[in-house]
Amino acid sequence: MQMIHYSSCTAAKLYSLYKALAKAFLCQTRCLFERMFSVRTLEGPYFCFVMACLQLLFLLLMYQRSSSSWSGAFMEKLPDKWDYSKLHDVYFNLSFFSPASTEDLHHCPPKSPLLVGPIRVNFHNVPNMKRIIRKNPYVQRGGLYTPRHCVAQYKTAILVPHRNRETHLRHLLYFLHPFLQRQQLHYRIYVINQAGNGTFNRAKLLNIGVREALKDDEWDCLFLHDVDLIPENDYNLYVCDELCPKHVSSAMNKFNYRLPYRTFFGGVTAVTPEQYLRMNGFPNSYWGWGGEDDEIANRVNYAGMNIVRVPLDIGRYKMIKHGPDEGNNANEKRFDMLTKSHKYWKVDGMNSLEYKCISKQLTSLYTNITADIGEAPIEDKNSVPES
Ligand code: UDH
Ligand code: NGS
Repeated sequence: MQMIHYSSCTAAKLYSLYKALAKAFLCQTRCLFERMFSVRTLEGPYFCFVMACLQLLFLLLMYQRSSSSWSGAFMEKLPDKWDYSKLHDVYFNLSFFSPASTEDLHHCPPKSPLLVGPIRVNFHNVPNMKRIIRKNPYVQRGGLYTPRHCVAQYKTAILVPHRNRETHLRHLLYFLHPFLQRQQLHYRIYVINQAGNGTFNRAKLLNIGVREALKDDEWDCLFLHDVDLIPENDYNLYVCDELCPKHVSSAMNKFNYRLPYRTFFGGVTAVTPEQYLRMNGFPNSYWGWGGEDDEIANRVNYAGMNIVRVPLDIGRYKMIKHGPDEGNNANEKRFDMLTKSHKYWKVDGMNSLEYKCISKQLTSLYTNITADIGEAPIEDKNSVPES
């Protein structure tokens, strides 16, 4: 499995390269200093101190330039500042490549040549499904896509929790399909619907999505994606960080393209199946709005991992404006539940997930799963589960 961009998978290789370079650099600098000053004053501790400072400076510069890991610093140089006044149509140049014959198929390059950066996103017209299908002729049944001109290096499943947001779903499909094709990924979009009118449960739907998606393929990465968030820069690659769960929607327009608070983990997140299982997935017990994403952020830490974040100038998302949803009132127990999350994360999650899969249909643009997820407990709504 190979990461496409700013991952930490090449960290070990880069470290040996860095050591070799540092050694050569040290030797050269020493000779240069000695020649410049015609003295041997740089022997011993002083020389080591100067060199250590220079190295520290070098590492700091590299780290600042990297996006989510050290290796990012060594990768392709990204623009210092993205110009969001110059936007590209998300469908621009998508049919640029003619398909290669099966014998000529090579691995897709580490950086897709189709990336353009800032994407024009607006919600003036709601696209109808027929139009989206027409614009995405190579998407296969179930919302599956695989590049035609190279062998994708990465397989990502996109999981969207859903109920009564059909208009948002159409916007998402219109933008996300070409966006992911620009990244030359092998991907599939899953929409997980909650059956009935009971209280909404986003986190449980995502657990179901993961369970169902893993029956279909060995995904490298799972993207947990709100239906109303549209990415605005195609350099925001839909791949995982191998070491840490990744917060992808770090800059949403509704929060002025900043994090609303330091530990925010809502909207769009990316985890490998291993990371997901290590944190026992998401809690099943958060019924109604709020708190489940904070609990997930806690779980990342309980499971001994950290959150990495897409830099704010790339992790930009436009949110489709909407009013409150029926059946998704604020969960009044959420603050109390959060204080107890460290006690329950090991017993409430993938290992306690129960649902009934009502249907799994392969539509032209996505895999549509509908599940009966049960109801919020009546006598003690939103109570934390028994251990
Ligand atoms: N969702 C649905 N249908 C619903 C509710 C939620 O599909 O009825 C899904 C959808 O993918 C949405 C996600 O769950 O993007 C998260 O929903 P949310 O209501 O938590 O978050 P959203 O960003 O709205 O859509 C935030 C404003 C609500 C504030 C209410 C505070 N009391
Ligand atoms: C926090 C919520 C999160 C929510 C975030 C942003 O207060 O679940 O606001 O909400 N946490 C709690 O309530 C404990 S938003 O402005 O998107 O509606 O994601």
